[in-house]
Amino acid sequence: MESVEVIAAIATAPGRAGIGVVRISGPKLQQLASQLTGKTPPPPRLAHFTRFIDKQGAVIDEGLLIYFSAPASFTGEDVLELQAHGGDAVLQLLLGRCLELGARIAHPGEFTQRAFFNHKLDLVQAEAVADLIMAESAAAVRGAVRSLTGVFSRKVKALVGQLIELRLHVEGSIDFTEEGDAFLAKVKPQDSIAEMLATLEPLIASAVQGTLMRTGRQVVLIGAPNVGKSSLLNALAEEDRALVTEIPGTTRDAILTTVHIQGIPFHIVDTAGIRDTGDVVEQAGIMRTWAAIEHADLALIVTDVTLGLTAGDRTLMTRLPASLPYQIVYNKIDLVADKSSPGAQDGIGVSAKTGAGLDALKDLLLKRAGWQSQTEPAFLARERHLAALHEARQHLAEALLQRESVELLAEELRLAQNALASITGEFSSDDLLGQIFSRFCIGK
Ligand SMILES: Nc1nc2c(ncn2[C@@H]2O[C@H](COP(=O)(O)OP(=O)(O)O)[C@@H](O)[C@H]2O)c(=O)[nH]1
Ligand SMILES: [Mg+2]
Repeated sequence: MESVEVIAAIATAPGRAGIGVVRISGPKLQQLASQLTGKTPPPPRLAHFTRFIDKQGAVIDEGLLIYFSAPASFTGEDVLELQAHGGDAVLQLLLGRCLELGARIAHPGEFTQRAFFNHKLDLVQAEAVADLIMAESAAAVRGAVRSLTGVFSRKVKALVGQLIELRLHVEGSIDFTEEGDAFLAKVKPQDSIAEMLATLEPLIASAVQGTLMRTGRQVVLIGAPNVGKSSLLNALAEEDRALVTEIPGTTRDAILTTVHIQGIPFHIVDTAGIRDTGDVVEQAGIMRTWAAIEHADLALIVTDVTLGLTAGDRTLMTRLPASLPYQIVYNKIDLVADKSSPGAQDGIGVSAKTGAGLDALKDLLLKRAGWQSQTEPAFLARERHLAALHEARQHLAEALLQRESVELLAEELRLAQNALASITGEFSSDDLLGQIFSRFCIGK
C-alpha cells in the first residue's frame, strides 16, 4: 500500500481573531501530538489544554488540542485540531512546526477529498461543504445543509437502487432467453421505469431551484441617462451603492451589486445611460454597458414615466441580443397622478424615490428567473447535478420506448444508472474529482 502523507493547514480565515485553528490529518498522529506538546498524547475526542512547543522546547503558544482517532474523524484518518490564538504569525509558526514534524501543506479541499475517498462523505455532500462555506443567504445555508446531511444523496441513491434491481431482472432475461420473456412479463419493466420517471421530476425541479439559489441571475439596468437607474439599484440594494445626481451622465462605470430576493442572488449591474456623447469617459462607460448586456440573463429597460417610452428606448430594444429577455420599468411614478396609465400593458411602474412598486418588481424578477416558492425546499445543487438528472431522465424515457429489444432496454437502463451514480461520485472519473476538490479553500 502506498503510504499516506500527513497534511496540515491553517483552517481558519486569515486575519486576527480570538482563536485560530490548525488542522492536521494523516496516519498515526499520536506521535506528532506528543512532539508538539512534549507530553503523552491525550485520549481521543477530549479538548486538552496544552502548550505547543518548538524544536528547542520554547513555547509557541498555548491552547487546545483535540485528537480524533481514525476512522472516527472528518477525514476518516487520525486528525489533530490545534486551537491557538488567532493571529497570522502565531498560526504560521504553529503550522511551520507541524511541517518540521513531517507534515506537508494541504492542497485546497484536500481534507474533504480524503473524507470522500474514505467514504465519510459522498460527492454531493463534499460539494455541499464548499457550498455551505460560500453561502451568502440563510436560504442558501439551509439548502447546502440539506445536501450536506444527505437529503439529496438519499433520493439519488434510492433511484440507483431501483435501477440496479430492475437491471438485474432485465439483464437476467437476456442471459436466460428461454425463461426470459416470462421473467420480464412478471417484472413489468415499463411500470417501474414510469415510476422512476415520476420520482425524478420533483427531484429535477428541486435541483433547478437549488442551482438558481447557488448561482442566481445577472440583471442589467439600461436606459437613457437620468431616468433613475442608479436610484433603482440603490432602492433594491437598500443602500447607496451608485452615485445619484440630477446631472445626466453621472454613472460612468458599470456597478455590480448582489441583491438577495428570497435567498436568490440577483447580480444587478447599473450602467452608464446610453446616449450619443462626446465625453470619452462616458463613451467608455457606454462600451461597458454593452459588455454587461452580453452577460446578462435579463435586461430591465428603465424609463421615466413622465416621458414615456422614447424613440431612444425603442432603438435600444432593437439593438439588444435576440436571446436576451427584457422588461420595461417605468420609474418615477410618484410624479404622476394616474399610477396605472403608461406602463399598464407593457411594463411595471415603480418609484425608486418612494419605494412604490418595488415589491412587484422583485416578484417579477423571481418569476422571470424561474423561481417557484411552492416547490419543496431546495437543496443546493450544481449545474453538474442538474445535467446528470436530465441525462438520467432522457435514458429512462428512451428505455420506456424499448418494447422490442431487451438489449437496448438494458443499455438505456445502464446509462441512466451511470448518470445518476455520477452525482454521488460512484462512477466519477478522476478528472471530475480533481475539478471539484480544487475549488475548495485550503484547510477544508
Ligand atoms: N421623483 C423621482 N425622482 C427620481 C426617482 N428616481 C430617480 N429620481 C431622480 O432622477 C435623477 C436621476 O437619477 P439617477 O438614479 O442618477 O438616474 P440614472 O442616470 O438613470 O442612473 C436624480 O435627480 C434622482 O433623484 C423617482 O422614482 N422619483
Ligand atoms: Mg446612473
